[in-house]
Amino acid sequence: MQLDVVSLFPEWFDWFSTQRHVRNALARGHEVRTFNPRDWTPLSGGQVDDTPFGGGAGMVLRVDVMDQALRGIYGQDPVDLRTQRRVIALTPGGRMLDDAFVDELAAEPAITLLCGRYEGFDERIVQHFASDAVSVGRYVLSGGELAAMVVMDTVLRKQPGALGHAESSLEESFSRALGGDPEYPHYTRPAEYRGWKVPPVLLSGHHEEIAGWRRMRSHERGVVGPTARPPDPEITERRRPGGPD
Ligand code: 6GU
Repeated sequence: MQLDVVSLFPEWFDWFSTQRHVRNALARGHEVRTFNPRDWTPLSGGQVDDTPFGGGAGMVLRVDVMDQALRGIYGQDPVDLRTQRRVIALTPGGRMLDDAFVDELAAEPAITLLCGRYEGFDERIVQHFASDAVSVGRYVLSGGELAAMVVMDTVLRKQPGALGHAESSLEESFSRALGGDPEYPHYTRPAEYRGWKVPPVLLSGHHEEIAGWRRMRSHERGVVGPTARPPDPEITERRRPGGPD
């Protein structure tokens, strides 16, 4: 897969590309390239953004700059580009990334990730140059870069050989193998620590019982959900300033 990132902060991705599973993916022929739209801006002083029409705070990435950048990178009109490869605008209002969507993206031969900064993109970039708008959660990041890294991380770790073990990504949280449920809890040595015991079934050596136990725990987490764990009143109370201790 060829993963291209268009960002005003391409150097942010240098660190990301040192991660093991990313290096593994690159060693297996996958490619990550970064591009700075500033290198193609037709405006003076390296200008890439502008104040929003209608007023308001922040700056907006200009559509003419993105047009020139994509033309410069791909040598064609970006309006046509998005029919040939996935061009994803990262924006908080986009389609929410989930495991099924990651599977869909992981099967693509080529993806371009467009990172907005400041208040984001001129909407015409999303409308005319992007094939998809993607969000990584219902909160606002200061720019699309961290969201792009989320997409890159999730997509690259699905590539064969990116992880140490072929199975590692099959039975993980939210996968089809787990019926879309979160992953079961894991334990390692020591088998007992400060009186906290590992569930005995995991030490039993009975593979079917272990598999059954894991499916049950996984399903429980899927039904109840990770956020459904109520705050422990004792912990909350102890944390409050002026509370006991
Ligand atoms: Cl894709 N971009 C920004 N700026 N904030 C986000 C996001 C994307 N997804 C969630 N929050």
